[in-house]
Amino acid sequence: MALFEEVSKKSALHPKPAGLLLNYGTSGFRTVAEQLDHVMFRMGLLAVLRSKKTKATIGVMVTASHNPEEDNGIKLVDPMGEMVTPTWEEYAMQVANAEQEALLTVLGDIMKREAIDINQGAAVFIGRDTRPSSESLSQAVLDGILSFAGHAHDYGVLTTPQLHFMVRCENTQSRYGNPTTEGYYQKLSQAFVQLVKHAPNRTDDQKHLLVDGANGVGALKLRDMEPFLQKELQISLFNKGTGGKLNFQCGADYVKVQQGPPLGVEMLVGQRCCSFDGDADRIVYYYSDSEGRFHLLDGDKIATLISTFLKKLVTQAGLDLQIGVVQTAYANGSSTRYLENNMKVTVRCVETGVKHLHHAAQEFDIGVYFEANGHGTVLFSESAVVKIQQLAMDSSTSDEKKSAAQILENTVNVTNQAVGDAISDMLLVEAVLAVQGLSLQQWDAMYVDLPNRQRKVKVADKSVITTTDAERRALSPAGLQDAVDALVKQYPLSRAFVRPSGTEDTIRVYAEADTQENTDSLAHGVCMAVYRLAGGVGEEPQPLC
Ligand code: 16G
Ligand code: MG
Repeated sequence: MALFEEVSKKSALHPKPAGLLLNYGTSGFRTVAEQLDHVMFRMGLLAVLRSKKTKATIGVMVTASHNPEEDNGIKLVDPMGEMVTPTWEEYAMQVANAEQEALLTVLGDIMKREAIDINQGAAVFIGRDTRPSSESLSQAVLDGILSFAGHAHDYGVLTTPQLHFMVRCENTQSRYGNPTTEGYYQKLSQAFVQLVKHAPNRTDDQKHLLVDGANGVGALKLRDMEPFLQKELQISLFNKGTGGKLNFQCGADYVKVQQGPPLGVEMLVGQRCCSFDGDADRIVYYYSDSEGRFHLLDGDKIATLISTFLKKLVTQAGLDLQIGVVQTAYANGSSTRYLENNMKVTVRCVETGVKHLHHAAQEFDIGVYFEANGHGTVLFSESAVVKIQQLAMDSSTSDEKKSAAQILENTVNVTNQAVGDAISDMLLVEAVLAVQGLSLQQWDAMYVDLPNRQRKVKVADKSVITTTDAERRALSPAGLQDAVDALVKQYPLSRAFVRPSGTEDTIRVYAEADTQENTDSLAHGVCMAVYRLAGGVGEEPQPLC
């Protein structure tokens, strides 16, 4: 077939290094950029097949998010802007790892298994981050799409959530918004401006926000968006990518892991600050108090703020909508207790990775999901949106109910429901604080985080550790969970778990307890248990001094 001849010819220009095997991981392929050219080309091919299968536009994003600048990666986006479905992650690995001569057979097998009609049209949207390697790698994706006779739209540099947004807009025939950057800015800004009308007396200080752009694409896009915000948010942008290196000592991941401020942000006491990650799908907030102490308001605090706000509005509006919060094992124990005991909302815990949270959140009328690391959003079911819209327009209802419904309606519109989005989450947090007249300090005081620590242990084979109960308990190797349980018993309010990383070749350890000293001691004990029982390699884990 002529089509396959073209694929074969072009794939020779994007050869796979023999023997190289890559894993799709938690959210796409990710490794040093030099190893990715063939993967990009082949994901272009796979995106064409996925598009034919779903009869919809598919997205391809070239990014390695918060990883170092030298890395890159790629992920596929399904028609409603969500992560590609797990069966196709499996196909992605088969296609990426096929040796050169086996590629056509692997593609043919997928087509047979999925009963794909080769004559069906295909359309793919491409976006990329600002890494130096991203331009040529996205060109390889384009080559793949075109060689398989797919139609491609290359948006160039976009944040990851913008690409997800474009795909969702396109496949809802623009009901979700217009699939352009302008459409994105307009939809979110309009909703934000409407929301802050409910907080008429904001001072310039209250409108002022410091943003660390991680020297990545989020900084660029935020600058583009500013005029749409009509001065309702006054942004001082740091780490905008003009001098510093991407994600280097800055960005959401750095701030969360270090539990300290990023380099390059000039913070004054009490000032509201936030950090994006390298592709702007994560955000964390923070400030420093008058004693110079750093306060982090992470994904758990954001989820609490938003769900509290939504619950209040839903009650005020008299709507019967179930609100749920989805977290992972990394959620601080204090946040879970606060949500369950004080807020009385349903909390669910799922495995790490956005796709798991997203999926679980779809089971509620309003599902708020956040990872502690700052990745998350709110999902509103279609019927919830209809109920909210009807009430917002209902002339026979009370003013109080109507106003609550209108605020809810704008909250729906400011939210990027396709995927967690630093820009959208930032606008949502800013609006929630403004509408409720809450300061950052008041938000922070909703509950006090338990001290916590994340560590890594290198082992010969990370797959020896398997987990259950949303990664909170280890099933293997034998004796590991018993050892963790015995350690946890020694400290008040403590919790710990171990899991193999889905993005790095390492084991992750998490611990929390009543004091930082106890937390660190617990974390060290767990690291030692992993090292001894799960085949640790290299130097023994050292206690933190
Ligand atoms: C990826 C995930 C993130 C998760 C992280 C865990 C997406 C878009 N991103 O970055 O949600 O927290 O992996 O990494 O799903 P780990 O498995 O190495 O701990
Ligand atoms: Mg990211």
